[in-house]
Amino acid sequence: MVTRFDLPAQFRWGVSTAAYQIEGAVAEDGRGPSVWDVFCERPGAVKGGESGRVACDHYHRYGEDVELMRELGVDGYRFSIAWPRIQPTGSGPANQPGLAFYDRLVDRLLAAGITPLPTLFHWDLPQALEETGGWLTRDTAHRFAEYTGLVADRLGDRVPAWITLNEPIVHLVFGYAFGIHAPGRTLMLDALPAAHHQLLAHGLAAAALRDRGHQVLIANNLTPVWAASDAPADVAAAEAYDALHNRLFTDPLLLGRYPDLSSYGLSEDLGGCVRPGDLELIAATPLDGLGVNYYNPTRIAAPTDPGLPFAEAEIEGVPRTHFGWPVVPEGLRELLVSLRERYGDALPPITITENGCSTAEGLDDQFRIGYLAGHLDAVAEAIAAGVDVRGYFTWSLMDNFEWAQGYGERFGLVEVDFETQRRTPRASYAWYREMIGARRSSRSRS
Ligand code: IFM
Repeated sequence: MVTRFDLPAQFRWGVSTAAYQIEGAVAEDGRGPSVWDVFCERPGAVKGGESGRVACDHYHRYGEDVELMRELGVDGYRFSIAWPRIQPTGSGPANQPGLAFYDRLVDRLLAAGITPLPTLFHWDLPQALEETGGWLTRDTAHRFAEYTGLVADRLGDRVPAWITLNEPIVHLVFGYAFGIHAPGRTLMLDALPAAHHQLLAHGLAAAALRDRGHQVLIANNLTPVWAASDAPADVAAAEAYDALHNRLFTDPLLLGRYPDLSSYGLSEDLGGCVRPGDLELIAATPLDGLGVNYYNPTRIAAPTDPGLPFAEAEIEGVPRTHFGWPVVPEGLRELLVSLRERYGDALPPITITENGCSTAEGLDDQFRIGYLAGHLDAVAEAIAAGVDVRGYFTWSLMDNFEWAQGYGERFGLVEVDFETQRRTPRASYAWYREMIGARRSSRSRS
């Protein structure tokens, strides 16, 4: 039997966070408003009317947070850069105090022996760009490439690899189709240009990074899709869901084409927004790594309502997180193996860039330990089955602002008391440290 104790000695261990979820200090040092600052003001948009205004106050407490990571023993830290700190209105020269914050963070990480792995866009678009159309306009992709250049020029002497986008599918569906995340648009299938323009942004930014000698990754939210039954209508619905959720943001990068979205009534040019040369540009800079964010499989049945070609069905008989998400560690093995089968040699090395669970408040988190152990076993099994997985970054270092759910879902290895900002490591923090320590000693033996 293969388990997490069989993970290769050179396997990289990390933790993940994102700017708007932890930084706070939303009006400090020239930061401009983001779509999330504005969305959180909408009555009813976020549970309890909460926002990332203060969050974990990481902007001021980053030193303490890096120290927690140093003690944890991680190799890498995946964080995101807030575009509105660098370009408060989404274009023009860099806001130097904003860049200086990430300069300090990167230096502190390196001094602690931790490799920085920044994500350039984790959903906090400058509000000024939303007002000119956000990701529905092509120009936003060009603005993103300009912003990428500014950040890479400042941090690139110390940052070897970059993640361009975080979970573009979630941003598309929640932010532009259903309106449950910022910017709160409810365009349903008319949101599709926001998919293409995010991919275009990736392509342009990837070229800018590669020109500077950097490595490029993307972090996609991926899920194994299970048809609710063998009935042809359920199987067809599962294929339609897979095309949208998994393939839309991976096929163009690895295969240079969009998946078949005809079940959505969409043509190959996604309703006209794909211009000649775009797909070539999107795939032109080969990925150095695919970031996989995995939380659970998805069970899909034939549609019950007109509008979408699928309906989500319950996964029964498994534990659930506080969020209500099904816990299925073997789904991660299945996903990784299926990526290898689907993309073959076009698949770059994989890093798990997010995986974790939310629990209720409190420090007794045997549930999280079980979750992490099960998913790490699944990663080890996938590697044994021939998938090249290089590292695992758990979501998240600490409790933080969980978007539309506010502060009620606690994903942290470290508990945060949002009244006092006191950080208290949970049992899973000690467990993860021991896990890393055990693999590290095998690294020094090998
Ligand atoms: O908190 C989010 C993160 O921002 C993106 N991936 C999923 C996490 C849990 O919902």
